Amino acid sequence: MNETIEFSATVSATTRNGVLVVTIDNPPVNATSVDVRGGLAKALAHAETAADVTGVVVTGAGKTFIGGADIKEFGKPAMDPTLPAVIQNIEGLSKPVVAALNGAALGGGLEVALACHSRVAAPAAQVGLPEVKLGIVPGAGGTQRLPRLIGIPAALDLITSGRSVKAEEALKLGIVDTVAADLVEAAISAASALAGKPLRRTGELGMAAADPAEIAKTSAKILARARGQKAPAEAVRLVTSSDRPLAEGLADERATFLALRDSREATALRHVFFAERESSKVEGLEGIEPRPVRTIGICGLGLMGSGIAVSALGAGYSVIGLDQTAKAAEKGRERIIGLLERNVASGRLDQAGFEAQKVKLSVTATDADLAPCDLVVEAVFDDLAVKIDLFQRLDRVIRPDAVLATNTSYLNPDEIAAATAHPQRVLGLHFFSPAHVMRLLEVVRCAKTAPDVLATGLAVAKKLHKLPVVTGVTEGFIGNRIFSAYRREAEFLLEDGALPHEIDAALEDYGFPMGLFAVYDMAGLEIAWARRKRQAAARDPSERYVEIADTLCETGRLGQKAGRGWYAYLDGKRTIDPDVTAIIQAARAKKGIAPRAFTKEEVLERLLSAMAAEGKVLLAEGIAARPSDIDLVMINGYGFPAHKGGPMFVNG
Ligand code: 3H9
Repeated sequence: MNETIEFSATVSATTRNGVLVVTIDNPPVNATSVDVRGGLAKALAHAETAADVTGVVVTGAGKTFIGGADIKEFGKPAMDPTLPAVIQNIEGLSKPVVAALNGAALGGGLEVALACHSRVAAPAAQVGLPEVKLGIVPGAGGTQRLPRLIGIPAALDLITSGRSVKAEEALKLGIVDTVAADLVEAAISAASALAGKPLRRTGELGMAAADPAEIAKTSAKILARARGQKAPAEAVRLVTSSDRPLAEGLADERATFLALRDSREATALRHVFFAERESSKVEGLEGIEPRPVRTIGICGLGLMGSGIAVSALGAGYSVIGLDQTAKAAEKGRERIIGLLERNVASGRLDQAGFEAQKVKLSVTATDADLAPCDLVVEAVFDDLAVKIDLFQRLDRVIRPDAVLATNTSYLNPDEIAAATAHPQRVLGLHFFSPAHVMRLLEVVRCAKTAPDVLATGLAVAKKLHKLPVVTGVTEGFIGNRIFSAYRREAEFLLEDGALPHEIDAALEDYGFPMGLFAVYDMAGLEIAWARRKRQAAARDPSERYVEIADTLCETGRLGQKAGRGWYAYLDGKRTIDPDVTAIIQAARAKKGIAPRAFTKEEVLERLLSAMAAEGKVLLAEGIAARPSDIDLVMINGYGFPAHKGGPMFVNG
């Protein structure tokens, strides 16, 4: 063991067995900030010239190897040494450099590792090039070195999806050479073994042969999925052309990276990245400990309840499901098991995991069986009396410190809480359907919700791998309030002259996976119709109200299941229906509206402005804490394209 050498504030090293063990310590994720890059450059220069150094190991302090380039530095003037220059030094060093991947090696982190002459991973490590998720391409050799190491098809998959893989898969793919629990020792041994031998430089490897037809097919699929986003398309171009001189490929990659980095798309996706980390920082919760939760009760085992159960079982919770009768409870159990089996079939869950989750599930029709629960989520029929009755029954059987959550979409959870013995333990957990798939979870802070109860909701959401966004109480919470404003504006557009397919085309071109009216048809029009009928008496008669949707429903056009809605479904295929056009024209004529033509840009302008205007009202009312929370809700719950940043970002 030798003394520690400080190469910079974040990079230091000790020499062990003649190997310079360089540690990057730049919390929270060891991003390659200018200080890290400078420190690494100095460490490499030292290793090259120091006679007592035969090799180098690079590792990270804490639980990350290197989380990538410092995203906070993007948009600021680049400072030397650049990451590609440091990486070039690593690959070109005359002594072996071994990467010891102690945790996540992402983006620039993996690019550092790829330039090393060997890679050893701890079992908990993961590697990936997630740059496309930030609207960019890898900018420090990833698109050129990864294909040389693992072939074009596998590199294409990883780089264009941005997904990261665990150590075992990285080993199988050939990204790492060894997985070792005694990581640094194994890396030191590897460096010593390589000393004095010819080094395997990734950039010098020949490209493995691949089937051009297969690559063309995969590329076409990726481009179709990208829906016009630039980064995946550029990634495809760079990876599929990587069979050319390294220097040429690197220069192209760098120029592409720099151009994309400053694009609107990348700025939007960076906004989303930071918004996701910001959303769980909630005023008034600093230092508040969540209540421990091990067992979750779920009331109502329909589609929503079953989805919540699958999500909870997947996160390691024990689940007790309650339904009205033993038969209904058993049916719920079967539905949950069916969903778990689907996870097994798709490879998301292995057999051992399936068995373990099955053991943690029980169902009942007896309230008292929920006594062991630390949290109970209700997902019963959205009716105030039903929910109040249930919560009052639960009050009698669960511990006074257990948390009660309602999954209501439109009811006022304050009214539900007020009817219970301990309103401070009540909050809303508004899951989106299907609950085991959708990432968004609106966490509703009710008037009396205790801070540690809210903290519990957030902690459980995180454990469920959901994206929690805190909302105050209002009809429809953040998401459905904005959605209502958006829908209202779309219906105004219909009366003013646009047709459903024109509005849908504008939305799909913008990046929504499906237009609004197509979504309506898929979901069915009857629930919203029933709500409109309930609200009819309370509606302000001076407010503009569009009757077209009601007319459709009255004529049995209830959506795709009925074979017709906003569109006709001939042989299941969505087609424009002249009858709908006639209904719209009649509605315009009845109000004496002279229709005008709208461009796609005008349609979008009206819809996006309506969303942003409603968002501003939610902020003013204190329902949403920050504009970026609203963006997250619309992106993760309503199909707003992430690469546009969300309605508040667009109109900010
Ligand atoms: C890149 O590498 C480009 C290169 O190809 C080319 C260069 C020339 N920078 O997620 P967490 C912050 S592009 C700055 O909650 P976890 C984050 O904001 C980069 N900050 O932790 C948060 O701050 P705060 C490619 C970053 O343990 C804190 O760290 N890399 C960065 O759940 C904790 O974050 C990526 O896209 C960053 N790169 O997960 C990886 N990363 O506490 C992005 C994080 O103030 N990062 N922060 O809110 C991740 O996926 C996860 O953060 C990671 C840790 C898995 C690493």
